[in-house]
Amino acid sequence: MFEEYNPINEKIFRVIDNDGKVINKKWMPEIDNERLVKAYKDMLFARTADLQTVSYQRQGRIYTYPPNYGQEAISVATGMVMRDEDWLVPAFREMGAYLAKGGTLKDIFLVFMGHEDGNVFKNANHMLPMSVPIASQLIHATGIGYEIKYNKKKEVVYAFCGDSGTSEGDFHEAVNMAGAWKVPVIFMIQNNQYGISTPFKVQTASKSIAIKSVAYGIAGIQVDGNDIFAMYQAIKAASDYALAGNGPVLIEAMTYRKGAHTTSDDPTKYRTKEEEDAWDLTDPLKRMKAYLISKKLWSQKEEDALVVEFKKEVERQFVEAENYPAYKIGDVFGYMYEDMPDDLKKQQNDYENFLKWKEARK
Ligand SMILES: Cc1ncc(C[n+]2csc(CCOP(=O)(O)OP(=O)(O)O)c2C)c(N)n1
Repeated sequence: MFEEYNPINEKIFRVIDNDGKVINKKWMPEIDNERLVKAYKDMLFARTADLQTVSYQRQGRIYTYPPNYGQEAISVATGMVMRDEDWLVPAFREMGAYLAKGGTLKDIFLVFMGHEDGNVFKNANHMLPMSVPIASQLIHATGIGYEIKYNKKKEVVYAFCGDSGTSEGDFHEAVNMAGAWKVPVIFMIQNNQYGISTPFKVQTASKSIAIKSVAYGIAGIQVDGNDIFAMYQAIKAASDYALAGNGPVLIEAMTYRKGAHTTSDDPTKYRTKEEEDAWDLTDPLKRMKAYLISKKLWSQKEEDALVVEFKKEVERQFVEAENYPAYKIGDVFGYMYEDMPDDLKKQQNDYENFLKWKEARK
């Protein structure tokens, strides 16, 4: 696959078209029907949760949230291939992958309610916290890859990053050393066309992100990130390649952030309705749904009933997060040093006095 779709040839890997028809039979994966329907349900769950969370933020019940809306195929396809022993090194916009690893919506809600406890993802094996400092997580991914290779383990690291993250020095350092050390890391770049309001065309003079793999001497591929079949195949091939000891793979998944960057952003200020409508035709859920309906594996009726159930489940986990015990002040100050220095002790003391003063004013 990586030879056929060498990014130097500027050929994007795609299996179905925008209407859900198979256009690349050679690469259509053999996945049993039950697993296929499960993948669609996972995308639907992520989308339902995503839209509902934005509405909670508008109600003032959660501080902020970065929507995944439109990008669901990438993280759900990752979840189909990623195993328990593999590592997930997240950015902050791949909900389907967190859930596949064993993370919960409640964990995600806690993070965006300001509780670091959520970021522990305590039920997820081999998963790092979400990383808001852009691209810094990629360095950790390469480090984990080094350990895996050093100890001759059979594990893969899935490291997520956005298109704008590839302009950071950390991206270069991580991908370069992963290539030099031939470590089993899959760099999953979600090219959603924007870094907040910065469009991809001004992000780099490079023809694509995938083509950068050529200079690093590693395998790379540009994939239609809204085509779950293509994503599944590319990730599966990358995983096999890395497990066979061939080194890292850079996957550029072409997608579109249908929502805002975060709930503090207003995309109408920097992009047009025409552009949004054009990308809407490529929506990952619409395409997979059309495929499943054509095979009589899914119906609108089933979907409507499921969404009702999903909404209840999202609400249940959200309320649990809302009722989570308040953050302990000591936790904010206590994790940095074994013996807290005097100036930090003073900061904690000042802050506690401030809270007492605030309470007394009520
Ligand atoms: C090191 C660093 N610089 C700047 C920021 C502010 N910031 C937050 S998100 C973002 C854009 C990220 O864009 P991209 O990597 O394309 O990912 P996306 O948000 O589109 O998923 C920026 C600049 C940050 N969080 N960290």
